[in-house]
Amino acid sequence: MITVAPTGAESRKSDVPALPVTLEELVRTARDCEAVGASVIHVHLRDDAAEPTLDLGRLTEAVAALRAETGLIVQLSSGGAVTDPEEDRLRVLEAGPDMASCTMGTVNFGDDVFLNRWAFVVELHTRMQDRGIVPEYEIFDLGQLATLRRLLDRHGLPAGGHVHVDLVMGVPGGMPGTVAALAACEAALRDLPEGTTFSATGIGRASLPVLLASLAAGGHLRVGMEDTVTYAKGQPVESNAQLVARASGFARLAQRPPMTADDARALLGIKH
Ligand code: KMH
Ligand code: ZN
Repeated sequence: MITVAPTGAESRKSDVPALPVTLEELVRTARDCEAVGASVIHVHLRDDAAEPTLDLGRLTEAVAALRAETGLIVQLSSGGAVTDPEEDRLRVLEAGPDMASCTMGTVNFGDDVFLNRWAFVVELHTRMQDRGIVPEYEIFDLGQLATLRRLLDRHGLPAGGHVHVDLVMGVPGGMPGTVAALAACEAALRDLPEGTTFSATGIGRASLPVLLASLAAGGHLRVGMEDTVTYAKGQPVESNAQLVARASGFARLAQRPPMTADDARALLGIKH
């Protein structure tokens, strides 16, 4: 399964002209990425000034457009930008995506703090259960897998019954994007419900090592310009599809060809 995270909340359009920021650019990117092997799209939106936004109207419109124009599983970010208040992040669920991200704890995030209080995590998880939205649990550090275990023990399984985590590796302040860190997470996943799956993404220069390690460890992949804007040394990413195509190529080489969106839906417990 390949997830594309095409935009994020951190890069500026003025610094990265290839970043998709309008709805039209997002939908075109989604189509292009689906054509080369993506099955899930992790969505952050921008406003008319290309600044990050959690505007509910825009989110609802984006979910509808992506459903109309692609077969991708639509996963909205509930993480937003580090400055987004909790109420706005919870409101994202009202846009009715197939999936939403759900981060398992607070982490230093470069010079900033990505705040995820326990009470907030519980609220997000519970609202997703109530709405039948399948979470992707975002893991920025090893201890957040223990937090996930605690969450599931106390508050029950997610909608769909399947547990899927995404290891976000190489954020300054989180775990490094190394084989050793990925192996430690993979070992810790054994304390989670049987059948728990994981994807992994490496930030910046951790992108390729993490991709290769995840493939080798039986994990799924996330790539995209949210996580890296450099394709190779001195070579900016041209498009998200370029990153997805490279990931698909590696996956085929590893004899683990990309899943279709329908297969990914079945794996993740997404009903429609
Ligand atoms: N932009 C980061 C602060 C998520 O999408 O859930 C949070 C993030 C995680 O990207
Ligand atoms: Zn994100």
